[in-house]
Amino acid sequence: MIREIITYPNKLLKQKSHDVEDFNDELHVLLDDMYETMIAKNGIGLAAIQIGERFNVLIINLPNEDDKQVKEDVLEIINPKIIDKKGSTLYTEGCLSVPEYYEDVDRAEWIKVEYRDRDGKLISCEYDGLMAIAFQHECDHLNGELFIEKLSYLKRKKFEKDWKKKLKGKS
Ligand code: Y12
Ligand code: CO
Repeated sequence: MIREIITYPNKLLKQKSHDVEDFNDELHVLLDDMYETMIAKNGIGLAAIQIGERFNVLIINLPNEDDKQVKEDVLEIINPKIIDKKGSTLYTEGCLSVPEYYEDVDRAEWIKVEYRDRDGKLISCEYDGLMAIAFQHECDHLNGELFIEKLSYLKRKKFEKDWKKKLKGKS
């Protein structure tokens, strides 16, 4: 089922999520709903809190070499932990909870992570490139943080001004 995506400045996005304990049908339905919702909105990553579910659950589905997003490539990431990180890289990020806004964000270039899959199996992995960026962006959601909180003071001020104007225009 396609679910509604919560957008900034909804306070739910500031809530911290908690670990999944039961890897049951309820979790599988949540993962399936997240995938359907993300694809319907042209996203490449989504955290459960963005559809109002406070669980440490996220999905990432990067386009392949042919620039196609295929379901077989989706990463379902439950209870993630970033164990180590190195380097730094700048990338222009976007977020389905902050539609039509893109800005450069500095993140670690390489990360070592641990998480569980939908059956509760422990996965240990290392990522770099776009996957490392997406992983960090989505993990921030689980801690109640959005990428706009990483902007400089001036960029954040301009964002808030433009966003208020945009919201006023819609009402
Ligand atoms: C690199 C940086 C950030 C991420 C996190 C995942 N971000 C997204 O999936 C963003 C998707 C997005 C898609 C949009 O396109 C449409 O809605 C058609 C978009 O544009 C508008 O809202 C108009 C904004 C964001 C992963 C990797
Ligand atoms: Co996001």
